[in-house]
Amino acid sequence: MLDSFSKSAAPSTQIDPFSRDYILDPYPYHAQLREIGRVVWLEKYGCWCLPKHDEVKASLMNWRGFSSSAGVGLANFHKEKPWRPPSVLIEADPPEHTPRRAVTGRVMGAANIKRMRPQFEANAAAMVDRILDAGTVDGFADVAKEYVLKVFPDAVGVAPGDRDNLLFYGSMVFNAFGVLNDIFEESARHAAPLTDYILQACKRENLTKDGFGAQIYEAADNGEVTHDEAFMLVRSLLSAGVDTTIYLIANAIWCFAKYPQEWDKLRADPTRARAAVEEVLRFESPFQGAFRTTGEDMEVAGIKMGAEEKVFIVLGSANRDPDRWDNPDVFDIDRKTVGHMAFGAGIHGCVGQMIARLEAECFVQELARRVSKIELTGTPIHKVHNTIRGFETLPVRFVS
Ligand code: OVM
Repeated sequence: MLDSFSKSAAPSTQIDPFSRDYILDPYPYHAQLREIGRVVWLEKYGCWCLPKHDEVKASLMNWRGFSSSAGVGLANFHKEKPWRPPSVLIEADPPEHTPRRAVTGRVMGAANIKRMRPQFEANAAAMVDRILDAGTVDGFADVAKEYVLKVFPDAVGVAPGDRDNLLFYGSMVFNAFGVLNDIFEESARHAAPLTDYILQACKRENLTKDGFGAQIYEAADNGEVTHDEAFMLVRSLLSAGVDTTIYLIANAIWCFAKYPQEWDKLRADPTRARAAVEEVLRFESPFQGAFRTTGEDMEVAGIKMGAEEKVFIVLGSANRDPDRWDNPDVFDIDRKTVGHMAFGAGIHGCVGQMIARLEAECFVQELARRVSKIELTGTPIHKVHNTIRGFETLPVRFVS
């Protein structure tokens, strides 16, 4: 239990990271949070928040002190019933987490995924054929979404069907990594009826024989995980791997439309696409943050936290922390981006990060080879979402 003295000694704020205002432009709020303290009490939710790079990183590296098995949203699974059967990956701690992560990490690892590159490149080229000099297109719906919904579910081995369902489902899951507010409820209204589609898609008999999904079931045949766990791990891939990469690619389009001098730098050497994507990840992190639960009483930056308390880890703020980055609000593809927190860190660091990078790299590189200018042709509209940063509409023109 946290005594009232230490709580009142802690810096606290009424800032609400899950309000419309914050969501539409989080950066001024991040700056305020970082000014208020390294550990900040969020009065509205009765939880902590960590906005500084050092503490974000340290907490992610400390899975015992900052546990995931009580859920990575505000809801504490020790006290509240989870809104869906918890993920066996992101909502688990060692030792249960360890073999599941080992299997998923191997399947999604660099060595196993590199065979996908020719398909990703071919799909990127076909996409650029379609959008080049085609007038205004939606960089979110027509471009990023189309591309990712083709290449990623194909790689997992999902049958053809209405893949938009995956996006609605992912949006609901990621909203729940914030708070169960009206924004979550709205996404759940769209997605809850699609849950059956998702669960069917995860079944072995509905997956292709040669995708990542099938490989996870093969690991279950070998006894590395159970078959039930394999099913849940495929659910994790489909929950986590769609929205994030779509928003990443749309954010990349936006960054290069907004900062044409950076686009010219990349066009001069398109092989730098992979590095440029890292700066997009830092500058406009698609996944802005999630929660942990304190495992025991502890002290962070001189502030005492009790056991069983929720902590919001603000990845997007760590990535703009001026104590970690020179001119953090400048988008610069030449920057040394190593150490950004867009994929998290530690044992729960994004298991799909290599394939996310590959998808984005193939697309951005093809664009850099063939598109001289990306022009905004209307006002982009940000998606209102608890933990994902990106666009709902992004009107752009790709000029050869
Ligand atoms: C999962 C899952 C879902 C969404 C995101 C995520 C960022 C994991 O079901 O395991 O990691």
